[in-house]
Amino acid sequence: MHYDIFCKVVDNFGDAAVCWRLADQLMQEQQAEVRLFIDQPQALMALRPAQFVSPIDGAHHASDGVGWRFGQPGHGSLTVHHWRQDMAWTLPASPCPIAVIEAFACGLPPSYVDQLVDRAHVWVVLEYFSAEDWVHTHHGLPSPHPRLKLNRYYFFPGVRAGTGGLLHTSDDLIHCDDTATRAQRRHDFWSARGVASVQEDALHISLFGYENPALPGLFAAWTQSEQPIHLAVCDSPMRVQLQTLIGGAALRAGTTHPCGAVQLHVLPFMEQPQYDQLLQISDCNFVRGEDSLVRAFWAARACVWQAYPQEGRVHQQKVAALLACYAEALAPQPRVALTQFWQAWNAQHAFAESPTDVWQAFVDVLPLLQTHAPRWAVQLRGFGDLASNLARFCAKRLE
Ligand code: TRH
Repeated sequence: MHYDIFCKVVDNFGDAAVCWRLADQLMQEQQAEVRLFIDQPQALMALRPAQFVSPIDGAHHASDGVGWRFGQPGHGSLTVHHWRQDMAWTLPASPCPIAVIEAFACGLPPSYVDQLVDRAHVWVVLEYFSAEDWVHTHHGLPSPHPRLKLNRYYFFPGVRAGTGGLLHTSDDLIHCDDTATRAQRRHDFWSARGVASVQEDALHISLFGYENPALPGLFAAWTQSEQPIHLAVCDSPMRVQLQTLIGGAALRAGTTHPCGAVQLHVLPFMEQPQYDQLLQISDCNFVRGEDSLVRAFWAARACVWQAYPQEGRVHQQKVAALLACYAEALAPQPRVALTQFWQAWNAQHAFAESPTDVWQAFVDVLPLLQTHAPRWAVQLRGFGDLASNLARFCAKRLE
């Protein structure tokens, strides 16, 4: 099967990250011939600078916008194209059927769609992740094209049976390092970044998020914490927020700032595999959006999710829906502490209750959350991986 994946970057990195992982996995594990069309290939260059080394300028001149080639035709290959408005669209010459993946309902070029009519194909709209109840009943449903004799099928990632599952390759292990191994990996991670000694009795937190009015209260609580905190601040609007909070000192990548009980380390935007390492060596990962959340699940450490803020507080329904699944197997005390903390983190205003108390309640149940995290990851793996589920789904529609 040939795959054409279409991706428009709405914001940030999540759209590009998901499409890249899917394209790469279809090439590597399904030995498929894949074309990925993306309107902002720069996002891939930030996420995977080692793979996207060549200048994208070439993509502006080539008629098909091809900027990068991976793999070998016949054994799995992938070309990444700069999707421009003025592109001349042609379907792949080979007679094999095409699976068209329209990521996040980004809309396909009409002249491309017209050509599908005469070719064996399946057209799938890959939706955003959600744990909401309605997802598994809508997963896989067809929707007729308004003009042509074509169907589009909706494919939903999810954390329940009957959904498309989540992206993970066969190499994405569920990380369950013992304490000594994690300490060694922590040491290696930080010494590679010029931090010679890390306090092992500190609580290791990674922080990646959108601007959040709850951050000032939480950071103040952290600075007064009894346990030392090693805070790894990722490149995101939260770094800018913290800069203001600590009095305007430039939080440049690679610098360290002592703030009461907190040792604050500023990280640059890292390659995806390095970010994965950070997730695996931390005690608690503050993640955001879609892709970093999924990576935090496979890192199998406690996590706090900040959903992509949406109009009408839709994102809070998404948080509640995920909590209902994620916390289902927890005892009442950790479930309440986790729920209160995640909700406060997504409330879009400062903590309504004392951030020190809400945080302390969360820290008190952290050991239980650490035990829970790998079990949750194993449960998710039971639903298969999204790329294989999608490949099966497409093959079935083409039978
Ligand atoms: O970048 P995001 O905010 O993307 C979001 C979400 O996907 C959201 O659902 C969507 O609606 C919106 O975009 C338009 O968050 P996300 O999904 O976690 O993607 C971040 C990616 O960046 C993820 O692949 C991890 C990666 N990353 C690095 O590679 N290096 C880094 O240093 C960091 C901090 C992240």
